[in-house]
Amino acid sequence: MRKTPSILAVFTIIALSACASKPRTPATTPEAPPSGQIPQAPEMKGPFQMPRLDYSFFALEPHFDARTMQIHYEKHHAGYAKNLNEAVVGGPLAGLSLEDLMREVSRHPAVIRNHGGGYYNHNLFWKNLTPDGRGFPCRKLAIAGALDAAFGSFEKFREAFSAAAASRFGSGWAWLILDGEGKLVITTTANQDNPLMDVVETRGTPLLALDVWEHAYYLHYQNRRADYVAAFFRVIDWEEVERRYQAATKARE
Ligand code: MN3
Repeated sequence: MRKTPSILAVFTIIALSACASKPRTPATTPEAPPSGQIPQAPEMKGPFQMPRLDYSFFALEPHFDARTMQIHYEKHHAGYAKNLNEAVVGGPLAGLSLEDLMREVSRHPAVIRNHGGGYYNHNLFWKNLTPDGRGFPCRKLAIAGALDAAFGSFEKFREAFSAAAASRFGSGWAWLILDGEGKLVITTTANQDNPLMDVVETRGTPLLALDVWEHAYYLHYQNRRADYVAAFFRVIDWEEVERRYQAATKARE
């Protein structure tokens, strides 16, 4: 069992690193397929295809282990995608976009909420991750200043987001969203709900998503959700959060 780096060590690394990308650590898992190989996206019968990952299953080690990544992508996510496709193909919901399905999810069968939500949420989750994470957004990004303005500092944002992720009871997600008033807000949802849905209390445009289902971390972290959340902060792609922040801000104008 690999040791999780202590919080102190993590923040020493953060403090010492500039905006340059960190060097990638080669994968050493014995059962690993060749390192650096991006997995094939499982094929779907229907409009909602699996996204191709931008990295291999090993690329996020030691923070997210390859076996968990593989099961999570090929079994859990692909399962949601398959069930979503089966629910829409040849039926009255065929042709609707994923975002439209989410926005009026209360009018649709539960399979759209559960599996459509699962499909959407994981699409975003994988895009939010990178092997080149620095642990914080570079100062040149607008999101860095926006997080300071909304939460006091990046550190305070990290603490508040981590606390929200820790306190979501059972399975669910933690989110950073841009709400209808253009404010950055931290929220959580149960199961596969997300902030686009008309069934959740706090709605907005998702910028950053963290899966806190046990299937996301149990193999490596067992019950230690807090360690998993700390590891998540090592692999966040802040450039992607920035892109989503800019698009969401523009969409409000
Ligand atoms: Mn999941």
